[in-house]
Amino acid sequence: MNIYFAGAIRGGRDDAGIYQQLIQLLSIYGTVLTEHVGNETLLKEEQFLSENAIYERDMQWLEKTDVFIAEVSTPSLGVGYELAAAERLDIPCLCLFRKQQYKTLSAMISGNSFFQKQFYEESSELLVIVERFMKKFLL
Ligand code: 6K6
Repeated sequence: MNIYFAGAIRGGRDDAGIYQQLIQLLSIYGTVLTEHVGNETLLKEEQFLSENAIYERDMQWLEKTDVFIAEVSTPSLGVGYELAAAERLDIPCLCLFRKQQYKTLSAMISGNSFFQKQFYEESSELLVIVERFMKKFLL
């Protein structure tokens, strides 16, 4: 199973540790195409690619994606774009949002019933959330 994980890069790296944890959890279920999103070393290598090469590759990966998971607590133009592209391709999407004071999820995500949403407070909750979502896609 091909899994596309989306998380903020230029949007801000405050949640990079959570991305790494999620990618580890998701790897149990299949191939995470976007491992670099949670890995600073791989991300440094990405900087040698042209902007267009990144865009074209990521869109090609989406074409062969079975399941899309986005951590959306840190707002990111790239993640928003990828979510819209995944919706166009009719890929099942789960958006994860960490509840924090004064922070709310964009209505373009929370108001779109195509996207499944899960709100959490502690990263320790992610194991069960991911398990529950991924179970539906196991043969
Ligand atoms: C590395 C460090 C700074 O820029 C880079 C290279 N850029 C990217 N490399 C790989 N994936 C990217 C890059 N920029 C955006 N993406 C995709 O968009 C990822 O799949 C993320 O889910 C999302 C992040 O978007 P921004 O707008 O937060 O960067």
